Amino acid sequence: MKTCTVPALPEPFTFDPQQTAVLIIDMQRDFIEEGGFGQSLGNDVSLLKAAIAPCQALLKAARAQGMLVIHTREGHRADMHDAFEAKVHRGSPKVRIGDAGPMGRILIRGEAGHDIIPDLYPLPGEPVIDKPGKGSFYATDLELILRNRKISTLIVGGVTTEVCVHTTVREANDRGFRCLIPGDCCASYNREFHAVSLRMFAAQSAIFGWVTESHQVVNALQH
Ligand code: TIU
Repeated sequence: MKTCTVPALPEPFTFDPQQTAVLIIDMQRDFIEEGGFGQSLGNDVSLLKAAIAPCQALLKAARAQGMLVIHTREGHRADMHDAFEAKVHRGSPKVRIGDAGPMGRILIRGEAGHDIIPDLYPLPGEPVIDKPGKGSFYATDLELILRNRKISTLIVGGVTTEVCVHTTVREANDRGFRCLIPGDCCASYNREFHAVSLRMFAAQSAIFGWVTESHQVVNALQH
């Protein structure tokens, strides 16, 4: 297939879909639905729903082109041996990681709340990366999977913009991957942080990546 060029900040961005993966970060019930980790931290989880439809459109276009699609989930082993004390005991949330909530134990693998929301559920065969941290490369096999598939470019969406999306894009950038971020595929509990995070990606001649919108990527993939 041909290369695609999309309007983006700070400049148009060209990518080869065969060397590009779509990476959807942590679209889990624990962050997006009521009663999960996100709400336990005092957040308005409704703001995150804005990213669902754009991610659906991006995934549909990427899958139609046979692109590699990868999903991540933040969470921990049931025995929590992979959860730092410093993370579990941070702050004064209503319920902590590992505590029982309405969707099962908070941020624990295998629990209902830890899983990806039904609207964005992975298709069979799409890698799902379980990560203990905010970044998707830390203590995971993501980089190995990307190198094996000769992936050089990532299209990154998910939640939250300033936390797991930013950390992942920074990690990817330091490993030599180019990142394109459709801003509407990302969301935050904090509108200001979302907006500034997008500006930070593209500042200083794309210091971390290029920022666009989902319809631009979909349009480029379809033509
Ligand atoms: N709290 C918050 O904004 N985010 C997280 O804890 N994890 C992710 O961003 N996935």
